[in-house]
Amino acid sequence: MTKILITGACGQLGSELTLALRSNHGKDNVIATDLRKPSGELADGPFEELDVMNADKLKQIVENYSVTQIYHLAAILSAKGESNPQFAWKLNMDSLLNILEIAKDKKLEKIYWPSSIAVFGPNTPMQQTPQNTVMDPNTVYGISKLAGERWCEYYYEKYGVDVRSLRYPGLIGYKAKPGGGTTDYAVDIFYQALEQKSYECFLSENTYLPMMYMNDAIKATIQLMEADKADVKVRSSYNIAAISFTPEEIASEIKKHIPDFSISYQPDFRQKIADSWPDSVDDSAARDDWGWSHDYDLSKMTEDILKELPKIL
Ligand code: NAD
Ligand code: AKB
Repeated sequence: MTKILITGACGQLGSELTLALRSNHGKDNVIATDLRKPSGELADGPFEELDVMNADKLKQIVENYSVTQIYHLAAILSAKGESNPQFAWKLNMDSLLNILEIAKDKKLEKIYWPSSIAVFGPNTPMQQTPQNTVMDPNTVYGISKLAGERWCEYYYEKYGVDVRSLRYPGLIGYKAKPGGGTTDYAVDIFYQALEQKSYECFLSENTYLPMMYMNDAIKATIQLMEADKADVKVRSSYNIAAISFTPEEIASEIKKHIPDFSISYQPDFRQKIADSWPDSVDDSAARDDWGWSHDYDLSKMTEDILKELPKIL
């Protein structure tokens, strides 16, 4: 019987992925954990308060619920990480090693851990970034994700831990606010467009970044986790892509629905981080190995968010 534990379940990704996994596996088979308490629909199911740095409590929860799979989402993201690099490194690395160790010791069936386009850096090819290429991240977050990828592959090769991973682009959802990343503007812009009809963007108008609608991110994650083990050939982390756009392009798309929406630009320290990341990534390995394809382009995503977000504001 599949029993899933999710860390960081109350975050931007976790709050949607937890509900999707509960719908697939049954509410009682998906245990949400986080430092903060769940609210709304997320509160309707098993929850444990867990600091992922606490390996003993993690072990206790895994034993108590007979957990078979862990989705380890808790992390400090790119922009927030820069305000306390030592802490971001410690949290992102120690927590992953806690998860990998328990997976090895308890012979867990599968582990999911997300990486990010933040593993790339200023010397990485910017267009259609290949799966295997120069990786010279210049944020503590990116460094921790790159090191994490190496650890995942190491535990797979050395101990047979079936750990699977995606290098997500910026994720755009409307159900939960983002937690301190460089791509957060692409979520904030929808809230501000509806509430203020204007948005001041912390990235410049022509900054291209790879992005993905949350529905596609959830689909990719579940598809990877359900793929046959033999089809999962990349054990560091798969490039995964959907759409790329600039702040100016998303603003124009929003204007098609809210004609008096306006955007202004006030780039801050996050601009340098964005400039070090690719414009687009080549995800042909994910498409070839386990059949990945995305459903949402910029216009379909914008239409969906502007239809759904007003219902929860
Ligand atoms: P988030 O910041 O929204 O959520 C992280 C959650 O982790 C929060 O609910 C927080 O309370 C929790 N957390 C923090 N420290 C913790 C600790 N010590 N113990 C337990 N819980 C703790 O992040 P997110 O956007 O949901 O990202 C989830 C994962 O996906 C992260 O690993 C992130 O690197 C990865 N990712 C996200 C994106 C994106 O655009 N959102 C892109 C690439 C990768
Ligand atoms: C961030 O901006 O830090 C995240 C990511 C791309 O990993 N959204």
